[in-house]
Amino acid sequence: MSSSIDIYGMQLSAPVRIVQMTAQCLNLPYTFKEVDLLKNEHKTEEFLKLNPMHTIPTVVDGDINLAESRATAGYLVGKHGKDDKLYPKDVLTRYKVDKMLYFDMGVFYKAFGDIVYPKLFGGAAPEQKHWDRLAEVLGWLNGFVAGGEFVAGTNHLTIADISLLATYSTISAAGITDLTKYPEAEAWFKKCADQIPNYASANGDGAQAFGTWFKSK
Ligand SMILES: N[C@@H](CCC(=O)N[C@@H](CS)C(=O)NCC(=O)O)C(=O)O
Repeated sequence: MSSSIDIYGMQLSAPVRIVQMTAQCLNLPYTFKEVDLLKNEHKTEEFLKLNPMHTIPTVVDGDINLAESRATAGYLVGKHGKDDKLYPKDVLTRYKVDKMLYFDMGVFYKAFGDIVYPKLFGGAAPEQKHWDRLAEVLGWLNGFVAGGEFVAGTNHLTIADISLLATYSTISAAGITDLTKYPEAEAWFKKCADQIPNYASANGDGAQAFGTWFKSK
């Protein structure tokens, strides 16, 4: 494989790590271009030309600029995958993968963000309803993967697992809740992490860095 992509972002960002893990699973080489949000590097004229939404990850693949991590992951599988295993084309399976990708963005990551963002960026402390919501959502995830399932019901890893893993590992590293209450999710997390090449550099180290940063606040 001769192609390579550029991933703009920082390791603290869970969405950035979705794209990194996907590239690792595809054996797709990438160059990491640091964009430090804390230094406002995502608001430079140069970066806004790549992605006017000023979000990371932003990916440059040849002459295509990509944003939105989960859509980017799907694109990369279609463009660079030797098969469709990570993002199956079968209509029902794809629905299940998409469902979990939307669940991750709109529900799981949201529940996590509502807990951690106030401490990191200012704002009212999370209320009991936010903690209850996180527990409810983690309970759902625990059920989705019960019995050794991958999250979209496949017998192999998909980008739905990768996406949820980025969020889950960040929650785990931040230590915001006791994950031993969700043993099926814990087992799924370990199983998936073991299947991602270079897991530490693609996700684990960044999740840990997030945890250290969060705990320092
Ligand atoms: N849904 C987007 C979220 C991307 C996102 O909001 N990333 C954050 C960092 S985790 C960011 O770029 N924030 C800076 C900004 O929105 O200006 C994705 O998954 O790519």
